[in-house]
Amino acid sequence: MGHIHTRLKLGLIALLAAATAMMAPQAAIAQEVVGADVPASAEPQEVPAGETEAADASSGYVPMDPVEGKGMPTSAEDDIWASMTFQDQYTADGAYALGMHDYILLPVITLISLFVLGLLLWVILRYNRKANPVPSKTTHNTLIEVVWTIVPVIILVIIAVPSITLLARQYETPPEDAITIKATGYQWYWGYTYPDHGEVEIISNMLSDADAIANGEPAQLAVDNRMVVPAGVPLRIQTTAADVIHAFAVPSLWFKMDAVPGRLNEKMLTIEEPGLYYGQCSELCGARHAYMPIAVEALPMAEFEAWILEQGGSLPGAEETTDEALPLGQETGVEVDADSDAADADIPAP
Ligand SMILES: [Cu+2]
Repeated sequence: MGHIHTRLKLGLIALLAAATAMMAPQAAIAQEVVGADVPASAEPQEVPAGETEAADASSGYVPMDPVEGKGMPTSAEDDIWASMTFQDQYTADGAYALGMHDYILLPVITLISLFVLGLLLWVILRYNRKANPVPSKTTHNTLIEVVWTIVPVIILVIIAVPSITLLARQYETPPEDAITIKATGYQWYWGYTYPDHGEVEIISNMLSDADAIANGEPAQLAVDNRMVVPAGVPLRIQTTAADVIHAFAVPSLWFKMDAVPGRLNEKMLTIEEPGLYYGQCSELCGARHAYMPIAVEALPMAEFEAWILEQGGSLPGAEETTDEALPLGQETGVEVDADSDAADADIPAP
C-alpha cells in the first residue's frame, strides 16, 4: 500500500507541475478581455471623413482598420476555442512559443492528467476496502520506482529544450541598425518617442467606448494616436515610465516588458506583417490601469516613413539634405553644443 501512496503523491506532483507549466506562459501574456467584442454588425470599414483625427484629413496617413480576430482577443461567443487559447502570433518568437504550447505543452499536460486520472480511478475501484479487504504488504518495487523517476526526467528534458531556446531567443539583442522606439508609461496613458526620427513624440490615450465602436475598433483597446511602426524590420523597443511601474504588452506580438521609472529596458521586436495589434498595460499601476491600452500599427516601410514626416519627424540618413535647408547652427550636432554652452553659461564661474 505504501508504494501506492508514493505513486499517488508523485502523480499529484506531476499534475501540479504540468498545471504550473500550463499556467506560466499564459500568465505571461494574460490580459483582461474587457468588452472587447466588436458588434457582429460592424460594417467593413468605411470611416466617414471627419470621423478620424483631424490631422488625417489633409494627409496620406489614414488609420488602419482592424481585422476581426487579428491582433485582438476573440470573444467566447464568436469562437469558443479561439477565445481560450493564445492570439494568433505575428512574430517569429510568438510563432515558436505558440508551437511549443500547442504541440508540446498541451499534449504533455493532457496525457499526464489523463494518466493520473486513470491511476486515481483504478485505485478507487480496485483497492477500496470492499473490493480488496486484505491489502498487500508490498513496500517496494524497484522497476516501478526507477520508471517513475526516469520518465518524469525525460518529460522535463523534452520541455526544457524548447523552453530554454525560447528564453534565449527573447533575449536576442537588436542589430545596430534597428529602429528605436521608446514607449513611456504614464498614469494612465502611453507616450511613444522616435529618437531616430527627429524625436517625434506621440501621446496615446484610450478612446471612449462610443468612439471606438464608431471607428469599428474594439472598445477599451482603441486609442486616439497609435504607435506606428514599420513591419518586417527589427525594432529596438525601449520601455520606461514616468511615475510608477507599467508594462508594455502586446499578446499577438509575443511582447511584454516592464516599464520602470528611471530605467530603460530594451527588447527586439520584428513584426512579420502589416497590421493593427492591440495590447494593454500589464502591471497594476493605479486606478486607471485597465484604461491605458496599446495599439501598434505596423505599416510597410515607405508608409511608415511618410507617417513620420507627417508627424514633423525626419528620416535617418536624410540629414545631409535637411541640413542645407536649415539656418546655420540648427543642425543636430551644433544644436547640442549650443545647448551645453547655454547650460555652462548659467553656471557662475568658480
Ligand atoms: Cu500602467
